[in-house]
Formats: sequence, C-alpha cells, structure tokens
Amino acid sequence: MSTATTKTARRQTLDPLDLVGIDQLLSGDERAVRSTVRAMCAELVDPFVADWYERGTIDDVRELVRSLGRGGLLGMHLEGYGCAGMSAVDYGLACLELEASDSGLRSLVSVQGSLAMFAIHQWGSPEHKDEWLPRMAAGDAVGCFGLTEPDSGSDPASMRTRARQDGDDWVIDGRKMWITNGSIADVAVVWAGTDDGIRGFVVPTTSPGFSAPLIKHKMSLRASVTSELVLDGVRVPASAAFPEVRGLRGPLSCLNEARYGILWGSLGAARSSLHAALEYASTREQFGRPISSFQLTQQKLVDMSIELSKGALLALTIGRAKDDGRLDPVQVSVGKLNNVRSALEICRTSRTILGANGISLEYPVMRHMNNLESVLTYEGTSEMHTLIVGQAMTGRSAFA
Ligand code: TGC
Ligand code: FAD
Repeated sequence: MSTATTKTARRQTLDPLDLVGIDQLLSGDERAVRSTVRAMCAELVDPFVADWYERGTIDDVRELVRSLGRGGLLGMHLEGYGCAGMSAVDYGLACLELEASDSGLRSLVSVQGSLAMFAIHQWGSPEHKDEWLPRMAAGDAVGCFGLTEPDSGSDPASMRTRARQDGDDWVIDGRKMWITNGSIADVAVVWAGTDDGIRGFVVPTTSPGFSAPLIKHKMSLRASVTSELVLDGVRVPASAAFPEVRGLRGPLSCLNEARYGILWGSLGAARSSLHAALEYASTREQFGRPISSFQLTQQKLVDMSIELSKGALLALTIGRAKDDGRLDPVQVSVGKLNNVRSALEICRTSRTILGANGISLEYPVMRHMNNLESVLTYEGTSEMHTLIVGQAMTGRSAFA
C-alpha cells in the first residue's frame, strides 16, 4: 500500500468525536453497556425530548422511570437490593449516554441512584434498605434528595430545616428548594439540623405536612421535575433517621457520587452538540461552499473535539481510580469543574456554527447549552469546586 493510501485509510477510520481513540481504552463489556443505554435513549427519549422541553413536562414520567428501572439503570453502581452492581466506569458511560439525550434525564437517574438510593444504601438502617431500595431499583418508587434551601445553597451548614424529638417521633419543619424529582417522589431523603448536628431522614412523601410544589418558569432543565419541599410539622418515627451518620459528611458523601456521574454526563451534552455542529457544517453552504471548508469553522470543530477528548480522558482516569478504590473527592471536583465548563463552551461554540438555527429546538444544541447552565450550578457551583481544589492545593480555605 502506498503512503498516500495509508494516510487516507487512517483518516477514514478516525472518529471525529473521538480523535484519540478513547474507545479502545474501554472493554467490550463497557462498550456493550454504552450501546445498550444509547439504544434505550434512542427509543424512549430522543424522539420526544425536544417537545417535553418546550412544554416543560415529561409525558408519563412514571412509566419512563419504570423503563429505566427495567433497563437496570437505577442505582446501577450499587450492590444488592435488586441493583445491577456495575462498575463506576459503566455508570459513567451510562450517564454520558443519558445526558447526550438530555441533562434532565441524567438528572432523574442521578438523583434516584446517586443521591436518594446511595444515601439509603450507605447510611440507612437495614429496614430502610429493605423497604425502599428494591422498589427504587425497579423504578416502582421515586426518590429525591433535599439539601438546598431558599437561604442555604453553597453553604449547606447554614440550613434552617430542623428536626426535633417529640416522644418516640421526630418532627421536621422547614423548606427545601430546587429539588429534582420532588413532586413525583415517593420518598424524600431530607437533611435537617438536630441537637446532635445535621442528620438525614427518610420521609415518605405521603406524610401529613409534606408537600412538594413544582417550580415553574425554568429556562433550563425544562425536561426535569424541579420542586420545593415544604415540611410543616412532618412527624416521622424515630426509625426514620439514618442511625449512624452525623454532620455534613452524610450529604457530602452522596454528592461525591452524583458529581462523579455529572463529570461523565456533561460530556454527553457536549458530544451531541458537537455532532450536530459537524453535520450542519458539512451541509450548510455559504459563499458557495460548505461552511466546514472555512478555516474559522474548522478551528472551532478541532478545538471542540480536542476538549471533548481531554474531558473523556479525565473522566476515564477518574472512573478507573474510583473502581480501584483510590479516588479522592477533590479529584471529583477537578473532573466536575473541568468537564462541565468545557461542555458548556462546546455547546456555545456549536451554537455559533448553526447560526440562527442554533437557537431552534429543531436542533439539540441550545437545549443542551441551557441545561448545562444548571449543571454548572448544581452539585456544587464551579466556584465551590474551584475553592475545593484551591484548598487542596494550598492548604488554605477561601470559602469565608
Ligand atoms: P467541611 O468542614 O469542609 O466538611 C464538613 C464535613 O464533611 C466532610 N466532607 C466530605 N465528606 C465526604 N465527601 C466530601 N466530598 C466531603 N467534603 C467534606 C468533612 O470531612 C467534614 O466531616 P467531619 O466528620 O469532620 O464533620 O464543610 P464546609 O461547611 O466547610 O463546606 C464545604 C463545601 C463548601 C465544599 C461544601 O459545603 C459544599 O460542597 N457545598 C456545595 C453544596 C452542594 O454541592 N450542594 C448540592 C446540593 S444537591 C444537588 O445539587 C443535586 S442536583 C442533582 C441533579 O439534578 O442531578
Ligand atoms: P448560592 O450558594 O447562593 O450562590 C450564588 C453564587 O455565589 C454562585 O455563583 C456561587 O458560586 C457564589 N458563591 C457562594 N459562596 C461563595 C464563596 N464562598 N466564594 C465565592 N463564590 C461564592 N439541591 C438539592 O439539594 N437537591 C436537588 O435535587 C437539587 N436539584 C437542583 C436542580 C436544579 C435544576 C438546580 C438549578 C439546582 C438544584 N439544586 C438541588 C440546588 C443546587 O445544588 C444549588 O443551586 C447550588 O448548590 C447553589 O446554591 P444556590 O443556588 O443557593 O447559590
């Protein structure tokens, strides 16, 4: 074969969305997980999600949750109780595919598996686990995770929600804000201050005094349920409290899990946007030529693809470390900070390539871009993750 032919062959086998061949670093089983989730999203979500986003509602969300449960995606990285017991890398790849469809879908799965189920799995009593985890894994019960409050976001230690003991019961009063899955949840993991520090409570949403009004008028994550949790004298038995854990260590340990999913997931939104931009650039003609033939467009495409590959290498490195049990939470902050920031930049740049069409819901780009504005903020804002990493590097806290 001549040198020229070899070069052409190489060019033809290069995947423009995986320039450095990260695919080859995955096992056959990992690629199979990815394909399965991709196929599920193509069937259950992709044909409908732009419409859900436009209307700000997911049709038949409970049936969608059950389908995700049947597909083994809920609590998929947890062991036992009907959970699939998959690896961290498998879970990350699944998050990427889910978020390539929509960040709202990944949010639904993250909150169910990494926040509500993980909290119960890690900190719950045997009774909590038996009661909730099998139903949540199957998608028959939905969970939410209430940490943020109207006046307490980045600084959850300042929470005002209180739980006080009254005889054998706990009585919980307070408000939680911006809670994913809140209005459709059967169970809420609620974090509240007690005389013994912050504690977690497993609260059935049918408890008298509990309500979860929907938050409307969002311009981001419109295909996701976001709610306020109102707890007015909610009485739960003594057994509702997580028995062991005290302090912020409880909720923050759950956030590690969900932040890990996001550092993979955000790359899905970026990949979908870059794919749309690449396709558009090769068919859209201006000045008598496809816009992909202009140097400035090529520069954008190249920079985006390189950033996507760098993000994927970071995610895979962090994922392998998690599977080996040697992951430091600060490394999760590095991944979340970098990958969400890069993904947002990729979406914004893709949007420019689509010109005016870039603002239309006919294409996924603006939807992903708007979604990532939430992703940049939730699970620790980019500023919080910068300060977490800064503290690790310098030994000095710059939070207050
Ligand atoms: P600090 O004094 O540093 O720590 C308090 C206690 O927590 C422990 N800890 C951790 N434990 C496990 N994992 C981590 N990553 C941990 N980080 C800290 C720490 O060892 C200590 O334990 P102990 O036993 O000694 O008491 O806490 P701080 O009050 O200074 O706060 C630190 C800060 C600001 C980094 C933290 O509060 C923070 O991360 N704030 C951001 C809040 C946040 O991320 N909220 C997210 C809400 S949930 C959400 O957004 C869901 S969106 C889901 C979706 O839809 O996908
Ligand atoms: P604030 O903490 O008020 O921050 C405002 C700004 O000030 C940010 O830029 C922040 O970085 C900056 N800032 C604050 N402190 C400092 C500092 N020390 N130094 C420098 N800058 C600082 N929460 C849940 O508990 N459960 C959920 O399921 C959930 N789902 C969500 C879904 C959506 C769609 C959204 C948007 C949010 C969700 N959240 C959830 C809430 C989310 O975690 C919080 O919005 C986030 O932690 C930030 O809190 P805040 O919005 O109150 O912002």
